[in-house]
Amino acid sequence: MTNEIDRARPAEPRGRGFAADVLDGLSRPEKRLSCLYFYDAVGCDLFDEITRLPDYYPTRVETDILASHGEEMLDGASEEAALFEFGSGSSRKTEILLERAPLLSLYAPIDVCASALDNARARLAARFPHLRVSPIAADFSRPVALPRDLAEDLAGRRRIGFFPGSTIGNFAPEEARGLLLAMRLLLGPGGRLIVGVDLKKEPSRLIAAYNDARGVTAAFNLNLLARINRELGGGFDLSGFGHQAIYDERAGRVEMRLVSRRRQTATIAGRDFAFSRGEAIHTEDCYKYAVDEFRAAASGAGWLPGRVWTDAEALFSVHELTAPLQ
Ligand code: AVI
Repeated sequence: MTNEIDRARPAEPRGRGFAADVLDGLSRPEKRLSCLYFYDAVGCDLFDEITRLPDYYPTRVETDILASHGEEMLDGASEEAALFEFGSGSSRKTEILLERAPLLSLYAPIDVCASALDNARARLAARFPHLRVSPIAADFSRPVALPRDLAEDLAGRRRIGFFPGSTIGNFAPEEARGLLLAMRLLLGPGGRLIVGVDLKKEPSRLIAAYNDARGVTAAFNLNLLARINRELGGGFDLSGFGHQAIYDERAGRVEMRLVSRRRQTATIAGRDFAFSRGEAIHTEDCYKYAVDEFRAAASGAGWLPGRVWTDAEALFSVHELTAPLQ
């Protein structure tokens, strides 16, 4: 089991710390930075702005699906159940579920954004006074260590996982399988996972979502270079790079890159990185699935696929997965 999870380590540079991963990624023949590093405080705010853009339909459509079907998704969730969320961000979507499952008494959001966790905890504590909120500041794609008091509180509780936003799409299929497997182990036999998955569709709609008219996604992508300048004393000239989002239909994914507008060199931690004109840094993949493709992927990670909820335009899907008892 552990080996299967380990094999799911991403091909992209992540896991050794920001500085080491950046130097590794920019030293590769095809330069690459991990999308994990989008989410510093500035990046979290920009992402929040993206989720409210007219062009970025996933948040809006998924929110509507949750509002219409949230009660069914959590049916049977008793007082003893605990809700885990993977990559919780602002926890706004969770609020929709919590409103519909008033008996749930424990919520454990997991996110790399400590500031977002703090804000969410304060808001949810005020809104749901009976709810114990136990935030875990961690990268959920790596094994998550549960704080001792939380582990004790979980004893005997049924575990439900919530993984919205199509964040699963930011993992390559083999990594996604490893992640789903790790979630199944964390949630335990009989556990349930509610996962949001963006659907394959007309490429123009996808491109607009990742290259929005207001340029917020471009700013989000470029913030990665700004973060390197801020935190690692990097020398990137941001005006020398442009945002690119393309849809690779064969691979079924949107690919984001930062493309050098000219020949230039950036110095980071005393090391020079040369860029030719048009050379790209690959920053993110966003895989899109057909409903049956995702169900097959989940089965491959040992889950029993259950109900699926979609919108009328079939833009987005929310899947129920159950972990077998044995
Ligand atoms: C977080 N994740 C699901 C977003 C997505 O759609 O893949 C990240 C994002 N990248 C650009 N826009 C949004």
